Amino acid sequence: MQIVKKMLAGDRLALARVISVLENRGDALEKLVKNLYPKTGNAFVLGITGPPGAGKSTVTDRLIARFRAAKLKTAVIAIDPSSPFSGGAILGDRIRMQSHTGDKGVFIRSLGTRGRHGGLSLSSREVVMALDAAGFDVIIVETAGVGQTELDILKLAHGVCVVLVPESGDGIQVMKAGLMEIADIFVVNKCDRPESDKLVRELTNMLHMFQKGTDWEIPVIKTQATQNQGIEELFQSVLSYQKHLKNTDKVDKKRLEFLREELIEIVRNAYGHKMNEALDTKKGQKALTDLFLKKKSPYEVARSLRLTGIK
Ligand SMILES: Nc1nc2c(ncn2[C@@H]2O[C@H](COP(=O)(O)OP(=O)(O)OP(=O)(O)O)[C@@H](O)[C@H]2O)c(=O)[nH]1
Ligand SMILES: [Mg+2]
Repeated sequence: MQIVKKMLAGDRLALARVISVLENRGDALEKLVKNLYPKTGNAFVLGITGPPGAGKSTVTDRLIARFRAAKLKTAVIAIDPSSPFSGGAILGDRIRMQSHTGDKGVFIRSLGTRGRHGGLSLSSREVVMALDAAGFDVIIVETAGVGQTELDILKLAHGVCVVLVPESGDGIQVMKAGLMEIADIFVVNKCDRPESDKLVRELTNMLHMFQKGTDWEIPVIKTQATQNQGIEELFQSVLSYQKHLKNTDKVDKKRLEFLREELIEIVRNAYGHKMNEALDTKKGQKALTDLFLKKKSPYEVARSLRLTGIK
């Protein structure tokens, strides 16, 4: 494919167009993925999550600078579940990464999600695939909030950094929110605030109890992203984690896990799509009416649609 060739040669416009096709689920989608997939496998994908306003974008912006200093090409996908925008819209305030414009080794894109057909996590996965193929060494995926969608999206990251601030609650709340399970690195940002030491202590204690017997000790890193403080430690932790993955057999395990997820998502999406189409046919309408009138149960209707409406 011409566009993939151009993208692989470093054409940013081609990359942006490829991403648009992936986002909008255009006709060329399957062919595009077929061409991109063999070129992937080099990038390290870092998820950054945490409550709204914790400083994820500020941390990301500082990390980009550090990765660039290490000559690593860095891409960022900012997932914005509340935004109707897609197609590379930079969301004003929410993205604090403008300082890298003009640097060809940096690519930043936001993905809006409202009104999207067929799953955000699948298109995010495919955008990651495109960026990986395009030669980015590091791909950062920023997701706001800690809802299920956001957690699902992190299933495409090799490592996850959870950014917290003292206001986001105490250690117990962090554990209840399921963040202990997804974090590979904790960041306590806004450490210019006095209460941050307390949160660092609680998290550290919690981790001592929680991660006995695991082979990666989850670090808790204090940052003041606005002042670039703690970013070097964070960068070093990311590198250590990357090394840790390489030294164990976890990289391949994760890759297999991600591929499995992807297959399930592809089938689930296709199935849902076909079911929708089936419901728009005369037969589907009749089935829906039967269900409404309680002539049939939901399982009976689903089965009849599955048998007749889906090949
Ligand atoms: N005091 C202080 N403020 C900070 C620090 N880091 C970020 N901020 C501020 O916190 C606000 C939110 O920062 P963002 O980086 O946009 O936070 P975010 O987590 O990406 O926010 P969303 O993407 O909207 O969820 C901004 O006003 C930042 O300037 C810090 O270390 N100390
Ligand atoms: Mg942000």
